Amino acid sequence: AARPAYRPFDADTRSFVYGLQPRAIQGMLDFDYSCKRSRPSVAAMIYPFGGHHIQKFYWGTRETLLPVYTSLAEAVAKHQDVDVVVNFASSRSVYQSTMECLEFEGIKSVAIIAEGVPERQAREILWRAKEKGVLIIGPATVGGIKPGYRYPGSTFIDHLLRYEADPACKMLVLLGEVGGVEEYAVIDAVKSGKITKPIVAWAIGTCAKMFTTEVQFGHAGSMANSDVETADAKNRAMRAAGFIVPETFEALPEVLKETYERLVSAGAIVVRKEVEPPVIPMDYKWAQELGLIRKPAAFISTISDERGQELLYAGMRISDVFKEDIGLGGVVSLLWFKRRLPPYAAKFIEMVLMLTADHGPAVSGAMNTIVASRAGKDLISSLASGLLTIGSRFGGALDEAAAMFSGARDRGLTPREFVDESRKANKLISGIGHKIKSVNNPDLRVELVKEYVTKNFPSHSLLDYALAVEKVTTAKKDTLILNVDGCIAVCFVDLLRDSGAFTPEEADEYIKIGTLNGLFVLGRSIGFIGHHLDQKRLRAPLYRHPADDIFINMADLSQPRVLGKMA
Ligand code: Q5B
Repeated sequence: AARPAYRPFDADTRSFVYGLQPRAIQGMLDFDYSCKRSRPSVAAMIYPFGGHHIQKFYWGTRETLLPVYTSLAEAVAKHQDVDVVVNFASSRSVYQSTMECLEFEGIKSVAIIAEGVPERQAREILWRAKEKGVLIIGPATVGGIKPGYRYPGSTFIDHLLRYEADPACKMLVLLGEVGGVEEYAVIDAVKSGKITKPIVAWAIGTCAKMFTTEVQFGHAGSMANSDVETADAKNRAMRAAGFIVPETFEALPEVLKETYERLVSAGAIVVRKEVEPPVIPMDYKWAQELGLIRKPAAFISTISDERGQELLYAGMRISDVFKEDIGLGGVVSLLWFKRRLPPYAAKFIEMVLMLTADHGPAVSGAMNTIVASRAGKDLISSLASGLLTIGSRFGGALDEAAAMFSGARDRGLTPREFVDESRKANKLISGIGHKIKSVNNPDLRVELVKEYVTKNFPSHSLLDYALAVEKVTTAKKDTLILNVDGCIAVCFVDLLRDSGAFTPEEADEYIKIGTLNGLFVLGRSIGFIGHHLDQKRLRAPLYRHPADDIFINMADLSQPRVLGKMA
């Protein structure tokens, strides 16, 4: 229902908030709720970016949803009861958005929060708003007004004349401040009889005289530019005009109380029964900060912490990571093993990542990456496609190789007994065998690892055992070499068991929980990303495998099988 002009807001007013301001909106909704409004004063938000969506807010203890529209036109069409816009647009864009608000007949008030709105734009807004009969509150409505610098859309006199016209309003309160002359417009209105209701008033800034230099007061930096603009001069003038002005700011509540009670005794104010406001539940975060509540954490994390001033990797400051030049191997040591490993071990990790980074486009994972990339997939999808190919036959044999070789050695099996046992169980030995590498075409990556480990590790007993196993398998077939997965795996077991950095239980656990395959996954990601970028750079078209490369055999299906008897 239309409200009288003197009352732009009442208990049913609904507004749009221009901009994404969840904190401010929650404050408004909490206020609404404690005032026992039947529904929130905010109907929707307008935010031109990010698409139409909804956001969740508290309504007392329950939750409620508010829509976010990308245009004011859409919001106005959907919520015809809304006649107020609270515009949180910045000083750069507030002119354009406010002018847009003024295009809609139904919008009767716009509150402009932005400070620093250029003077010319503020005047244009005000001019257009006056033409359209729209009330402008602000600009800088929470920041206040700096007289002489800002052009407020509405002033004391505009609002006090509204209250004067409102029969439900019985007394006026004016809290002015040093600077500007707006209070004098109210004094004139009182003198000319336009305002007749009692006004309790005070101009803030009476202490300005105690300073030897000019001082700016208030959030908008009020400052007296002439004698009449001082707070003392204003308080004197208001008192002389019949306003109820206390002797000091501290006496203001008392004067307010007296005036109110006088109006009650005179029957001008009929006292309504106080309504107990409902309690607004405290925000969870605030209650936690005050130590009023506790809650079990849903996750435990023990490897990194970004909450403090500096990011920590297993307790080590990121600046120290670089100061001490611990390298990628050092970072893996911290984040995977939560400890600094000896330099030879960190270097070994780095070596593994470098060695496994790629092995050409023909291996299963690279192929999958390339095919996915050529099908138009993005980097992450193509990478994931390649990574998902890593399995017990390709690149993902490290953990099982570590378990098989160390298990056999721990059980005291000779290399031959181990090979025979595996054969009997029809089990391939993980870490043995390669599609193209062989005794006569050795895998140089494996040679590099062996050389490094024999030179730098304090012990390499499992590597020695694996090489003895290789002797047995290659005697059968020269491709049954200790492959890159197997070699890295057994060397890593030597590291875990004999570096002194891990307990035997920790060493076993790291093998069980998939650490070693992680090395191949991490290293090979470098190559897969490279293959994806390569295909994109080459503008490679969709890949379709040539049909003549696939043996399609439906011989046994060529004669339709008949089940049961034909009629
Ligand atoms: N035989 C790797 O197969 C391969 C045997 C074995 C005992 C074995 C196979 C295998 C275990 C898994 C493993 C990691 C599938 C490989 C990698 C990274 C890569 C890849 C790249 C990169 C190769 C021929 C005869 C048969 C078999 C016997 C085979 N393997 N006996 N233990 N492990 N290995 N994977 O060549 O009597 O003739 O029937 O599964 O360690 O993935 O570069 O490509 O960096 O990207 O197809 O290096 O060895 O051999 O299956 O034809 O077998 O040898 O029983 O005996 P092949 P098959 P028989 S590294």
